[in-house]
Amino acid sequence: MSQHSPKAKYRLDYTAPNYTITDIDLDFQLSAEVTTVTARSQVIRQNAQANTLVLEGEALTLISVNIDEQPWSNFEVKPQQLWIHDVPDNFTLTIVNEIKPIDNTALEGLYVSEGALCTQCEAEGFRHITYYLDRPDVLARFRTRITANKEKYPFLLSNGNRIAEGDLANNQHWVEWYDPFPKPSYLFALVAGDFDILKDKFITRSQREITLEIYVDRGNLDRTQWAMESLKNAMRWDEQRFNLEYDLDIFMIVAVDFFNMGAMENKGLNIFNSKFVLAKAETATDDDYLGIESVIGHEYFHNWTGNRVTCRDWFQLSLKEGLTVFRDQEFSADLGSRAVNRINNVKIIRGPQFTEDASPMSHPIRPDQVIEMNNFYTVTVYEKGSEVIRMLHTLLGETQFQAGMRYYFECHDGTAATCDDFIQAMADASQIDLTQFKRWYSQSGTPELFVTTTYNECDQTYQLTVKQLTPSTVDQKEKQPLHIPLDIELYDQHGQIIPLQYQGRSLHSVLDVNASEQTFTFDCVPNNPVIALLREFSAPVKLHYNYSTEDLIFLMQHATNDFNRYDAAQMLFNQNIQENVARFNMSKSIALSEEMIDAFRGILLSTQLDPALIALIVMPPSENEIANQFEVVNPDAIHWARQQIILQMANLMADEWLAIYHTHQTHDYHIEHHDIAKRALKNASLFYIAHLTDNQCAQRLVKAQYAQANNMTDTIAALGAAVRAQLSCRHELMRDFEQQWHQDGLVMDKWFMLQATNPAKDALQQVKQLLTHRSFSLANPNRIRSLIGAFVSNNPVAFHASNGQGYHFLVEILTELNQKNPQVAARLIDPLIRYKRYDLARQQRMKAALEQLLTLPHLSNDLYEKITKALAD
Ligand code: 7MF
Ligand code: ZN
Repeated sequence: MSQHSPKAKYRLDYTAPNYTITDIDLDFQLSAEVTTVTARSQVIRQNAQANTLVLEGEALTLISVNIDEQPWSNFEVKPQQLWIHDVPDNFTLTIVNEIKPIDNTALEGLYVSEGALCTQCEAEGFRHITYYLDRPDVLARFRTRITANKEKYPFLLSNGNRIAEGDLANNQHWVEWYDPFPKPSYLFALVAGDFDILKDKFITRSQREITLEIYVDRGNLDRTQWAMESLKNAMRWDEQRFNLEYDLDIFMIVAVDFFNMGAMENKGLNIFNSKFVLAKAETATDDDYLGIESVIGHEYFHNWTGNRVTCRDWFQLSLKEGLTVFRDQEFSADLGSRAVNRINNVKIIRGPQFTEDASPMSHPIRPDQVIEMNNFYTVTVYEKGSEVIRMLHTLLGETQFQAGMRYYFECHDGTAATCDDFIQAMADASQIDLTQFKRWYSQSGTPELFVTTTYNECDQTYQLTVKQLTPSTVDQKEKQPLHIPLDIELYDQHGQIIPLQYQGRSLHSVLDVNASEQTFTFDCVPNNPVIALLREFSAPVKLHYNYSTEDLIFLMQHATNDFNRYDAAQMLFNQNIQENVARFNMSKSIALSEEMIDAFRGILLSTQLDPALIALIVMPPSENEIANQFEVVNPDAIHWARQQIILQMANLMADEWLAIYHTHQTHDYHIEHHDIAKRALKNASLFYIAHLTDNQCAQRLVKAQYAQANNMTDTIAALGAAVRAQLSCRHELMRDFEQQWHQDGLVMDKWFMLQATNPAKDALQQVKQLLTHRSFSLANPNRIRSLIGAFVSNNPVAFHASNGQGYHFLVEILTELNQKNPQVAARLIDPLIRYKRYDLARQQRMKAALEQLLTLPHLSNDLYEKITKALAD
């Protein structure tokens, strides 16, 4: 048994703080071994009944407590709190404490990354730095003075503007920063180290000059240009599309190698995982470049959605995250291909998000109860949260939506707000009733839409009946009907759009589905139409409609919405995969219809479509996306069916793949949509070519591309194709890559990921051996994710091997990471808590693994919450 049972906190238990802090002066005497923190806060009583000030603090050594500059002894040090009794109404509180950055392997609070000191405070990391009112509804102005050794730490950074600096004896120096915008403690940041800096400036719309600085480890300056371009694009875009201008005189980004997540929006001083800053053609793929653009955008956009308006409490996380993801998605869509971006967003919803919503961790985008907040930085809060904002955008339209945003800032700038506040601002500004829509914030689970249609030739009407049902989830049995925007279009047999109308009134293409069952009627429909449903994925739901193969092929050709074309192809794949999974269970061989191949051939050879879109359409859904369609998941059958379809498509369209491969070569490397699209389609073709029965041809082209590539996109595409298709040349290519890049962790992550997702029988053996590889380290979260994370999440056949070895391996890793880095450990465990989705034999082994983990000494809250939820299910 676990020694402790941490208690859940409930959203509805929120109470305003008894005290607030208006200003804080922080003084850091920095060193990696021991850092002394002096925090001088102006405290004001808010609740007349209170007389004990309760501050949060973890792993701190308290030195002294003063009130109004006098020693104060009337306090108690509790396990994770400091209680200061009988305090005045209004006072200056000075706390001195020590911390040990070098011992901080959890990477939360102040820690060491490759010799630099840096912080991560969201959600509750500030309490690892000093005792404080570490909650997002306490907003203070921060002044930060940092003193450190000048040789080891020539750059000393914090939030806001640099206001003073100086040299001291013994090689020490100091810098003082002041951030005039009141902020919660989670937005505090400090960085100290030696860096190369890329400097630039941005002139805002109102002609203010902003200093831009990107700090990277020495030697990496040649990988910073794209991040700077992206930052300037983000600043310009936010002015143009959202009317939002930057507010400080300086904006800094620091890239660090040791970081638990993607990046952090600390006011004026964003800290990034180096993966989302560093890029040059030789080391980064097109996807890496686009990922950098989107994460730089995301963190920059938080300056308004997150920082200027922050969250009242952590249950409101989606207020800033859902909205900021929506904003970064729109940024990427406006700068690049809208269709490609939309499809990639939908793949995350249909893959990881639907999976999470059907798991023991299912929760609404605004959770109701939390044990460990770090466990709720989820695809549900972020990606489904963004889909909810997107539905609002669909319901209101861009103009009303922007009016709502303006009103939201008018009402809540400089405050800590709630999701209800946001919806209210949107409803008030647009005069649209969002009462039922708000259920999206409180209801978990994936809604399913069951659609049937009938055409009446006599009166030329077309009827659409929609039933909605959200299956119960672990956290919530009863479900209510949601307000679902369902965007549709009708086509005649030539692919012409049939306008939606009823009794002389033309109808909007977005239907308001809001009851358990309802029927929509359209008239003047001259013949039985083909219907495109859920255009642009207008709601995060599972759609059931009995499309014929013929209809799907028709939609692949004629749907006006690019997402619909892709979606029709996905449905075609899914139909075939389901049939073939059934055939696998009867030990029959693969069966594919010729018309399906013809449809894909038509798409592949289309000269009208964006090659990037074609590349997405011709790829079957991932094994995880497919798994979400089954009640009981059989990883072997799914893998087999998907693999067989790939082999069939490769060989039956061999000439076309080869032709496309040769006509889509690029020469110089440019990050520009047209070139990215060409490479995407060329490399999709290479993937299929690698699967040709003509193995010599496959090896020749894969090896040639690997040898001739002048950019990482093409290198990784060749290497990936060799591994996926198990070409014998893969050994030699993988060895070559390792020798060239073993000193570069970010590049090696790609190699580790290929090893981890290798569809070979001995994948687990390989992964285990790679734990001792010269480029691997269990201390670096990026390495952990690329090797172990990729194995457990993206190699379902190997992880779920029926002997249970995959589960054993994960138990071993989690045993080690539980204390070292609880956040990373808790993310790795996800595939194990979903045992209910598998057959009984696997369920038993998975449960046994969870039970074993529950007995770990010092089990973290992070793992405890997930394991207990899973076992209670
Ligand atoms: C794009 O949200 C989308 C999501 C929290 C840390 C970054 O800005 C953030 C931080 C986690 C998970 C995903 C993201 C972030 C975090 C993220 C990054 C870029 N406030 Br945890
Ligand atoms: Zn964010």
